[in-house]
Amino acid sequence: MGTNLDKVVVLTGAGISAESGVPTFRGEAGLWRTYRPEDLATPSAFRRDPALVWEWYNWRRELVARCEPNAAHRTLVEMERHIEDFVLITQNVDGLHQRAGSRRVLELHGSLWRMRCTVEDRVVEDHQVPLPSIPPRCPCGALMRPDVVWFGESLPSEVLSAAHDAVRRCRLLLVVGTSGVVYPAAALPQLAHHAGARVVEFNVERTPISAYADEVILGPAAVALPRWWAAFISAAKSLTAT
Ligand code: BV8
Repeated sequence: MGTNLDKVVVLTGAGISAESGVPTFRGEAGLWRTYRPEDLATPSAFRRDPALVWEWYNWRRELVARCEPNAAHRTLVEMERHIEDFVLITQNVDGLHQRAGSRRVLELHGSLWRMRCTVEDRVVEDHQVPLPSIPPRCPCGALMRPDVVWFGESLPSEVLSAAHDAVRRCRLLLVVGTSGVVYPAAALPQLAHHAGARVVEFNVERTPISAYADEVILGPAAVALPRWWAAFISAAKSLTAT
């Protein structure tokens, strides 16, 4: 296990928030079990029934507001403090990385805690739980929409290119709690692997990403990631002590 403390990138998915109580998308109790993605997380669903889509996001905001970051989120805050060239990329929209204390987070799919005017495109941070009115409207009178990336929508280009740059030049990529089925995020581990990075996957089961991983660590992220980081740090210390 390399202990080089530079150019480390971490890609997280819904699994890192599972132990905080946030349902994943595709697990047995996954969000999609209750609602089908094509019904809710798409522009056409929003055009068809903005109130229904906002009911779902309001429910998720209320649920996440009751959750706390877990030891895996906190480990990433430690890593950001210890590693000079560290980049955290997340597919999650729950904001738990920021609540744990991560300062620089590349949010590929946006955030539950931002909304934007469908006419002016103005984005506002909003943490009201529950939402005072559904669907929320902009002072200009237009509908607000969640500031998330829906299926069929492009990811914010500057965020995606920053993520591509980071994985192309990293020496170590940790992939934590993602099923590796949603593109273009799911292509990032392959990019890192082909660019020569060491890829370590943390999950409770193998995924399509496992094929590109030098190491697959099976177990809940809130246990496996802190344990891995403790071993990484002590190996680095013993190396610098010699
Ligand atoms: C786009 C925001 C261009 C909304 C989400 C190829 C290239 C480009 C696009 C595509 C392509 N092929 C198909 C597409 C289309 C589509 C796509 O990928 N579809 C999939 C389903 C096949 N992609 C798009 O539409 C993207 N747009 O590319 O634009 C374009 C434009 C027009 C036409 C075509 C292309 C936009 C994708 C973003 C969608 N938005 N979220 C919201 O959240 O409300 S996606 C949603 O899934 C979440 O963001 C989530 O993060 C993401 C990925 O899921 P995961 O995070 O991996 O979560 P999941 O539940 O799946 O897995 C959890 C994992 O954790 C599991 O492996 C489990 O084992 C593990 N786990 C569980 N517990 C634990 C654990 N691990 C550790 N510890 C535990 N305790």
